[in-house]
Amino acid sequence: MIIAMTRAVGPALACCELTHLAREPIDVARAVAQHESYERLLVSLGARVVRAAAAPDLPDAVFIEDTAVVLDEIAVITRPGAESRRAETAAVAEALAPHRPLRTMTAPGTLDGGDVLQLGRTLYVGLTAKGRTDAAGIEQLEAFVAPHGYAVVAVPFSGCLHLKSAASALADDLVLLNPDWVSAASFRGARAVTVDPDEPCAANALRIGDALVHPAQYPRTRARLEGESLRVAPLAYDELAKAEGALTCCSLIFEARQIAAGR
Ligand code: CIR
Repeated sequence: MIIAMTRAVGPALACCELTHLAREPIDVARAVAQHESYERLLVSLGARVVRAAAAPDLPDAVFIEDTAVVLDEIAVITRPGAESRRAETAAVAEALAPHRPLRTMTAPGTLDGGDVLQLGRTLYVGLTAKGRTDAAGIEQLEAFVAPHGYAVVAVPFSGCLHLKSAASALADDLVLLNPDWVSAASFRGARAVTVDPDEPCAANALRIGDALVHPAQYPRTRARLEGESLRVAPLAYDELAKAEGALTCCSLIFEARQIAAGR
């Protein structure tokens, strides 16, 4: 059973962090409705949606992906780069504790889960000068995951907030990417599908079971994915995109596994 852990869109969403986009009005009710459609789609694709406790005072809490890296063996609770987002992690740790042994990052390193792209036993971690994931954060992540057989590779990228807006996993040996923002050579043996040049923001797909959730507003890139015989579930998600959120940002996807208390 696949679990999709999510967190409600909060009333303060319009006060979110922004790095690349200009602030524009956000229709919170529309964002809530799109987020609910997202959860329903994940259920229809076979996931069990589990919501972490709501955090109405934390504008970016809906972007739960940034607060943890969940692997089969452990979950790493991150230390997000944006100071305003650090208070998000406590409730996520509480929600993940029944599912995985936890490892918790500490100062001064920072890392956002949106920068971590997993292909099999390799974690590619985006590194920019934007104040999100830094080298000390990547080192901490590596120390937590190396004992479980994972390699960690730092990946330079540009043009967007997190690595997973520049590239995302379609399969363990296949990535979708925007070549202007990240080099296909960064992902070693993996093959790359590139976004349509008119759709630079289309590189974030959410892999769930054998399907890919992909933003409905990028039909040309969707055609490329379908041309690879991939099963694509399009979803309208443009309101949360105004907060620089993408599809992967709004869930933590992992196999259900109960663990013994206290680990
Ligand atoms: C932020 O700037 O942190 C939020 N407004 C958007 C976070 C999006 N998360 C992601 O791409 N993983």
